[in-house]
Order: sequence, then C-alpha cells, then structure tokens
Amino acid sequence: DGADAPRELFSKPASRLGDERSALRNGLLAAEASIDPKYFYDAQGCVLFSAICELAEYYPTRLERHIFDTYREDIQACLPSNLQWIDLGCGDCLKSQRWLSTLPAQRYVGIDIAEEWLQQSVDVLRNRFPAIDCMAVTADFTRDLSLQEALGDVDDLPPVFFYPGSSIGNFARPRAISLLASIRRHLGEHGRLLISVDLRKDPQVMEAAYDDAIGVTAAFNKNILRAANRELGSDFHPEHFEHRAIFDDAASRIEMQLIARHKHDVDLGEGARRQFQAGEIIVTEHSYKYTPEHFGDLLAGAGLSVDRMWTDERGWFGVFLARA
Ligand code: AVI
Repeated sequence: DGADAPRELFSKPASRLGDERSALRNGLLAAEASIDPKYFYDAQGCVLFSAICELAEYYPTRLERHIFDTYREDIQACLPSNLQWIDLGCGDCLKSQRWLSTLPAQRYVGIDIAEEWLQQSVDVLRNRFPAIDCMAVTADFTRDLSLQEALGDVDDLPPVFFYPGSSIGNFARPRAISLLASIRRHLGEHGRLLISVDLRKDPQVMEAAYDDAIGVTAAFNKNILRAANRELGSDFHPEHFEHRAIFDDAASRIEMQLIARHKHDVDLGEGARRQFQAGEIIVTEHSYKYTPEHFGDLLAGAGLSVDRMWTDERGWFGVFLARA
C-alpha cells in the first residue's frame, strides 16, 4: 500500500515514479552497479543519519557548529541588513533556528523534499518567530530550483541561501555546478550564498568518518538496500553485503560501497535479475572533499565569487560566503 515508501516520492506523478524506479533498477543492472544516495533518506535512514552526526568519528557536523558558533557575528556582519533566509534542505530547521534568533530576517523559506516533516518544522519556526514571514516549499531543489514567485523582488529583500552540512559534496562537478548556477540566478545584486563544505585532510580521518567503530554508517549504508527493496520489489539481503568506505585521492572523494560477501542472485523486480559475484561492488555514495582553492573554482564555475571563508583551527571544514 506504499505506507512505507520514502516520503519524498508521495506527491509525484505515476510516470515520474516509474522513471525513478527504472533509473534505480538500471543502476543496479549496470556493469558497475550503483544506487542514487537519495534512497538513503527513508524514515529509518534519517534516524541513522542523525546518529551519524553524533558519532565521534563524524567530525563535519560538530566542526560546522563550532565554526557557526565562533564566527556567527562576523558572518552576520557580511550579510545584507534586511534579508530573506532561504533554507535549502531545511529538514527539522534546527540549524536555521540559531541564525533566525539574531538575524534581521523578514522572511524564511524552507525547502525540502520531505513534505509532511517540512510543514511541521516550519510551523514550529512560525510559532517561535512570529515576526518572520515563514513559508514552506516542497521541492527537490537539487533538480529544479525555480523560486521566482516564492522570493518576490530580490532587490527589495535580498535572499541569503543557506546550504549547510557539506551536502554539495554529494554531487559530482556537473550537478554541483548546475545547482550552484541556479542559486546564482536568484541572488540579485545583494543576495548571498552561505554554504559549507568538508575539506581535504588525512585520508585516515576521512575514512574513519565514513566507517565508524560501532557500525552506524555501515547500518546506514546497508539500509539503502531495504529502501531499494521497497521501491523495486527486489529481494536484497543487507547481510549479504559488507560496508566499505575508501578515499579516492585522484577524484578527491570518499566512495561508499556495498560489497557482496559471496556469489548470489538478486531479483530486481519486473523480471530483472542480477548475479553478484563475491567481492562485487555497489557504489552508494560519493562525498567530495575540497581544498579551499578548488571549492572556490567550483563556485567560480557557477559564476559565483567568494567573499569570505571561515574554517576551524585545523582547516578541516569550510564555510563560504559567495555572491553573484
Ligand atoms: C549528507 N552528506 C553530506 C553526508 C556526507 O558526509 O557525505 C552523507 C553521509 N554519508 C555517510 N555519512 C554521512
């Protein structure tokens, strides 16, 4: 009955759902099998991801909080004096709450794909900040960011796009550039993009962040197979796969993999089957790690220029402020 289907898929037309299902199945049938990381974030995956953010090994969330807390006033001083705060992938809106307590924001626009959660989270914000005009937009902004109506006249009220958490790091360059370019198109003269990204460091530190000692990330990775089973009617057994995270130095990215423990067959639904050999890999995620210079180049590739950058004492994580 679809009650367990990922929420993001609810309001989509049947044809679009069919396309996404085919894309998922084709990815699993390809010579180098892969699953789009968007399938991580079903109800169980969201809980596991929250747990990842609390792990000793997963430094990005903690460092971002540290940078925001340390430089909040400094960052704020670089933003327009009247603004609308555009929260990309707002989730529970908690990261933005800290900013809205002190920012001269007149409007808040929270954008997320998880519709039910989004309404609730934005209602909480509305109650807490009655002077701010809060609105919720359900959209997969990573594919289509058309916000003309929601933003109104950006010269009157410059938008500050807030894209934290190094989420941009999960996109390869072409998609990252196309998303950043679509943000740029909405900025106007005084609008800004406040975006965070994980920076390159000792590979051991990065690999541990994606392969923690108590196995939360392994559970998060394997959970994607349950999401695939729900979507495709496939019969993956998560315990037949092993979790691995490796840093690919040349591509400057962590690659998360699921490796078949032994040879076995998987029914992929609609008559499709695939045999996995022992050691065969399904790629589930890339998480790009940048130097500040390379992230500046990426922004420049989308027509954005860096105003300022803030980092932690070790230079492990970066917060960038950019303009058109
Ligand atoms: C959401 N995203 C920025 C996380 C990351 O670090 O790439 C997803 C994640 N995957 C494993 N751990 C965290």
